[in-house]
Amino acid sequence: MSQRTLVLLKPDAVQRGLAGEIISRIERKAGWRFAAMELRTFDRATLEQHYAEHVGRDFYEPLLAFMTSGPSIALIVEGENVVPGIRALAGATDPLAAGAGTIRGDYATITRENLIHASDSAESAEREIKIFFPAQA
Ligand code: DGI
Repeated sequence: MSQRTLVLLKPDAVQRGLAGEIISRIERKAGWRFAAMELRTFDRATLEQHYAEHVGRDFYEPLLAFMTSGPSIALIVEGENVVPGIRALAGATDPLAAGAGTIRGDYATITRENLIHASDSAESAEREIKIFFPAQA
């Protein structure tokens, strides 16, 4: 099923010079294409919308501090099964639980600095695209 998803290459990915590697892994999947891509330092208000489900959790404030700490790259990716497909490429939220060959499993060590966000469902993708790319909603 053709669908679209929101991907964020988090500040650690840009700062560590891993953005090209991660974009390349996505780009090489058959039938997927980039519909939008932008380098941007996110403001707190944007992230409060994006991470609304986590308000009050102990990791919430450190997560927002990290996510506003430097430029990220926001993308919309379209294609066949792209929502579960990029979640699979990313690997588990905790990098120590993420398999070898996944982005988090290969390059990350702690849960907060886990390099990439990818929408977890088609409904989440539409909600998140509105937040980061209102003109594409
Ligand atoms: O969709 P994911 O990014 O895999 O996971 P999520 O939507 O449940 O959580 C969003 C981000 O919040 C996640 O990428 C890292 C952070 N996070 C989630 N659970 C924890 C966490 N950070 C810490 N330090 N501890 C957690 O238990």
